[in-house]
Amino acid sequence: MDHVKITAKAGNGGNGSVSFHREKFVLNGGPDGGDGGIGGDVILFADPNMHTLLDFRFKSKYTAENGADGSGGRCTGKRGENLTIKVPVGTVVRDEATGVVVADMFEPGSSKTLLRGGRGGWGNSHFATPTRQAPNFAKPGVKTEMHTFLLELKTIADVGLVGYPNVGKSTILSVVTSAKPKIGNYHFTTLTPNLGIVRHYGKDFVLADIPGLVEGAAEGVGLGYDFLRHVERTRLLLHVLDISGSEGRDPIADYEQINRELTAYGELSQRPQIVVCNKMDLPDSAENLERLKAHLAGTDIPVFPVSAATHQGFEALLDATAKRLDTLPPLQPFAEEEVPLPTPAIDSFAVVKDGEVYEVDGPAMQRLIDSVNFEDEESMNWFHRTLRRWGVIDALRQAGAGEGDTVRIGDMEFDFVE
Ligand SMILES: Nc1nc2c(ncn2[C@@H]2O[C@H](COP(=O)(O)OP(=O)(O)O)[C@@H](O)[C@H]2O)c(=O)[nH]1
Ligand SMILES: [Mg+2]
Repeated sequence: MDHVKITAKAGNGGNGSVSFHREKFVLNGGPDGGDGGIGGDVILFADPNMHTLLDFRFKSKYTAENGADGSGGRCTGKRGENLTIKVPVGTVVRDEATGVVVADMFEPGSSKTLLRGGRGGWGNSHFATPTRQAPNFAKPGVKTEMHTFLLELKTIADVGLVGYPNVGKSTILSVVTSAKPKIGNYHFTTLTPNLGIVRHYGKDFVLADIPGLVEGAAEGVGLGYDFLRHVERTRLLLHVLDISGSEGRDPIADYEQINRELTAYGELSQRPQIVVCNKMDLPDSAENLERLKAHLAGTDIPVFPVSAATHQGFEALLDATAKRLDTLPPLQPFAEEEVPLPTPAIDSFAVVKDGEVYEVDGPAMQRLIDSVNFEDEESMNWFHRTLRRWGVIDALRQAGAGEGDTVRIGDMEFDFVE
């Protein structure tokens, strides 16, 4: 549940209105059709009180309100209400079709407009000219498209805890912060990444632990990548070992194995590390610590022995952690791109021959038909000009259509005239 798919759609623009001014004793009042209202936007909000994407399991479709149609007396239609989608801080939103990041909700409390509502169509009052005093047509509002997005929660913390299950990561988090993670028991824990703030002599930093379920699921079947997703956006790793080997594994083998997983994951292997040798209160730990130090001789990897059980060793560990953080650059959010327009170009269409009928097929065609008033000569002329501009007339001619042949566009049929 740290990645989900949602669909969202901004509101359509309202249609422009066809209306004529009416008043007693006023004959042939001028056109006064108002414009359609703008459709509502879809907005993301980084909610500091939300910690999972679980809500999206129950609701995954989001539609902002449409703009209302315009009306007489030059009344503009009401604007569609915006729709706000709350997401946890650290949610990265990708366009499903292209995979590009369209939003990184990195800053708590920040908002981002994901999709803009469609523009309203012009009412007929805009189309009056000296030679066309009674325009009998208006423009439809812009119809928006449905988009599919992938949401992924990428926790943001300064420091991430990594290590095998049961080495004591959650216990350490509870010792150095006021967070209350589930310890030694994976059941009934949620997927909320465990975060805590370490307050160390005025230098605060955020520490992230791996959520229980992910960690538990990884046990025995290789650790898998899921547990590393939660420490991806950190600046420093605390690599925790059970230095007593109390679970029957060798701490040095564990250390190498976790580092192999970090390398396989990618950029995490470049993340600076501090090695934390936990469970120093148990037998064999002192001896194993010496072996580990010998193993790391010649590297500059810092090693800190601690016991989360007796709370020993944390002063030195936290000092070193805070000092190291001071030297590291701040985290950067992902670069955001605009939501790619999935709308096929307005001029993408095909001419297919259906018996004797030439059919013009394309996503924009029905919309074009809907915007024409076939009773009105001006509107028809505009329609004809648009077809010419889009290249439809040429395409029909190329397909063999001649004067008087039947052409079908959307749900209308016409005689072909050059
Ligand atoms: N003796 C001892 N036990 C510890 C220490 N730290 C953690 N444990 C125990 O080790 C078990 C696993 O700890 P937990 O924090 O859940 O490990 P995690 O899976 O890495 O998060 C629990 O039973 C803890 O009580 C320690 O320093 N000494
Ligand atoms: Mg744990």
